[in-house]
Amino acid sequence: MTPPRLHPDTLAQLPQLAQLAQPSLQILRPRYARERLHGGIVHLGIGAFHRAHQAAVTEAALHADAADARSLDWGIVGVSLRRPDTRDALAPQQGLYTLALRGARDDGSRFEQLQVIGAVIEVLVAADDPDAVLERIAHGDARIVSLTVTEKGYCHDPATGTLNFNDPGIAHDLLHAGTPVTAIGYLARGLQRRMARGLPPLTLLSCDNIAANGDTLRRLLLAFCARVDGALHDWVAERCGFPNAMVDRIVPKTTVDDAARISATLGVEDAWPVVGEPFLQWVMEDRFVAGRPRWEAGGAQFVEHAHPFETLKHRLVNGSHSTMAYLGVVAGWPTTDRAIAVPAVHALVAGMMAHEMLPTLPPLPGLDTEAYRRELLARFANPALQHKTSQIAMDGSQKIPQRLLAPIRERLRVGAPFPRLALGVAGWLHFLRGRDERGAEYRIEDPPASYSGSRWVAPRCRCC
Ligand code: CS2
Repeated sequence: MTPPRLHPDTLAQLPQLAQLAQPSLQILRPRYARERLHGGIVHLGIGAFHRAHQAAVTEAALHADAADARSLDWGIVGVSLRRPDTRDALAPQQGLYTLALRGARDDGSRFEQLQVIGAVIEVLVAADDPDAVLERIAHGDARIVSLTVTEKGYCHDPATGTLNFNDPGIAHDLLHAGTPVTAIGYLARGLQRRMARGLPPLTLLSCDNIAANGDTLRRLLLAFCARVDGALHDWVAERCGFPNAMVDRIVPKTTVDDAARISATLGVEDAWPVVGEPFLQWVMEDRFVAGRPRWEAGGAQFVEHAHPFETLKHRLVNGSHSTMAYLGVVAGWPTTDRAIAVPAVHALVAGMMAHEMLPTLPPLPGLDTEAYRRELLARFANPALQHKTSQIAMDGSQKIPQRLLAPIRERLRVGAPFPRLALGVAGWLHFLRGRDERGAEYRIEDPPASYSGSRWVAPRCRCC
């Protein structure tokens, strides 16, 4: 018999259904007036990371403030810029999906905690209906537009931080107001409608791993707006907010096996759950011009300046990740836990953090850097995540500047050695040959990569 689909109607039966499969199981599920949520947050790039991170923290805020009707302003309207997959999976579930947090205890036994998240009220696919997305941004309910569109989604040059006006998407969006294709185009055109309607300004919250993400988004958006309309440029510059934010949770791509396992445990079919580690960090500047959910309830931290936290994270978490990813793809370690289990890789990553990354960081008062480093090594070793090195290896040209080249620059500035960071960059260049140590070819996924004949040609490096 086909199991029923995850849906508000089956949600009520969920504990019973799930306990048939596993008697001791506790499944967290929405306990607030979900049917009364408004779209206060429009999120561009509703992939697994957003669903496992910001949406989970929003869910915690909705629970914490369930007695306060104002908290219901903060439902999430998710937007996929191109692919319909998330919408197609979540629409029959009325936006519900499961977050599975997976880890291993000290004795090696694994655990999984399941939570049905209800914060996402609708998913739109921009490519199918650009106007619906522009209308959501220009709607009176919208107060925050957040983004996880990945590094390449900003259409900028990561080395200079400037908008790439030669990007075909940006060139298109300057000419076609009603049918943008880039995140920058959607923001500018949506805000243009808001301004024309006399609606209040918004907060634009980048949650991507780019340097000074809020400041960078502001600069790129203003560069675009300046070419559209001087009044729009000034309205955005003077009235919208762009907090910088550091986000952290390891969220591998959901596999078919994950979906099958989670659906079997729930007793209802969830077509697209998300899987992540228990660890979560979200540190941001409290510069929200139109209010925000009480994200503190889900563990978010608000600080004056996010830069030190962001630098810490981009270098230690992401720089180490990229180093393991390139060496892992080439040497045949398919997941980060397999890579970090190799004693030489463990020594490389642990030493790189301690001797070549931590000394380059701005002061972080109150942070126990040694404990952070130890915890991070344990996070990389989480065997329950199966985080693929090939997934992390994608889009290296967009990632390497802030992850590895930035600390290298700092080391060069003070005349300090950086053999481990150099090995990370060398790993990337070696990876760009498109062939592993056994001679097997693989595809390089990176914006500047181009296909030529029978093999992939390494992207031309634009950043070093
Ligand atoms: C990873 C990140 O794929 C990658 O490039 O380094 O997605 C990483 O898992 C997250 O930033 C962790 O917060």
